[in-house]
Amino acid sequence: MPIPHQEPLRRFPRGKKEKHQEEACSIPGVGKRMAEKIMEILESGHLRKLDHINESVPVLELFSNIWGAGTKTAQMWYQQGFRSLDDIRHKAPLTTQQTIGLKHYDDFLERMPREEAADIEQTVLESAQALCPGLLCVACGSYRRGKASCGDVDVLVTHPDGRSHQGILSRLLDSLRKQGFLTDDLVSQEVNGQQQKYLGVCRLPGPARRHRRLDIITVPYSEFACALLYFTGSAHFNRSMRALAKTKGMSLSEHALSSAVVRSPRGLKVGPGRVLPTPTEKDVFSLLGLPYREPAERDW
Ligand code: DCP
Ligand code: MG
Ligand code: MN
Repeated sequence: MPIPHQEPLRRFPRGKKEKHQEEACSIPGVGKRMAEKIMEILESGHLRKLDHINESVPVLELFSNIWGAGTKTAQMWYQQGFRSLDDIRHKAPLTTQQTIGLKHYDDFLERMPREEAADIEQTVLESAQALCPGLLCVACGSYRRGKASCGDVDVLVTHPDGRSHQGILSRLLDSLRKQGFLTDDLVSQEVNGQQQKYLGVCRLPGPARRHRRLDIITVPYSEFACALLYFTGSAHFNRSMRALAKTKGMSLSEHALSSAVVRSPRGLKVGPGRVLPTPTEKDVFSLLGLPYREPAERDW
């Protein structure tokens, strides 16, 4: 087959700028606007657009560290001209959560030593068992992963009889509130009718104690292992486990490991799977074909 005639590449002498711009544009994924930014940096050693961003970054971080304020809220406040926590305190309309977040701003930014997390777990456990002796309370999250410091305490509550977890959360919270241990409520919600979740604030008795974030979930005993796995994390580890389950035609959630989930060609769930019995975390690993990993080995 004859080789089609090709024009020899013609190279014209030209300015550096033109050449750089063309080179920039030829990088896959770099369009005209990105190429212009590259040019600006090459020419002036500087990108003016970043001046504004650099100024706003520390303020946005300051704002988004308020519990209940995300990056969107932080940006909105910045655009409204607020620059300090005092501005927010006096001029911004705040949600109930943000008001609590602001009140405990410094406390919430500080991680607690794991010994304090253990004391908080113990306080919850004692109140729970005073209400119902067989209740299990396990501190999960970073505490169960063995971390030296914890951002909050994540307590999982369940009962081996399979039914006494029902309705226990509000009674437990009432009891903790009466002791003055719970100081603020952030979120109370029901997940799928069965699991209940509470996010709030507590403080151990005694002088010089800080307010700490406390999360509690109550789950039916049949979901214990999957809830324990979920609540122990890490979040990154959970994402990896869920992704792996998906590749094996299964589905992992905080409720259960299910098999034979029917998916559309685009990967959306269209049919429910069959819930696989997982009495322990080890069962979840083995059904997924994985060697067991201790909580301390679940940071990734
Ligand atoms: N979790 C998750 N996905 C998220 C958030 C949480 O799977 N987006 C799970 C895994 C976490 C657990 O919930 O380990 C507890 O959440 P925390 O935010 O309390 O995180 P950690 O306890 O791991 O860390 P920290 O010490 O900061 O509280
Ligand atoms: Mg935690
Ligand atoms: Mn938590």
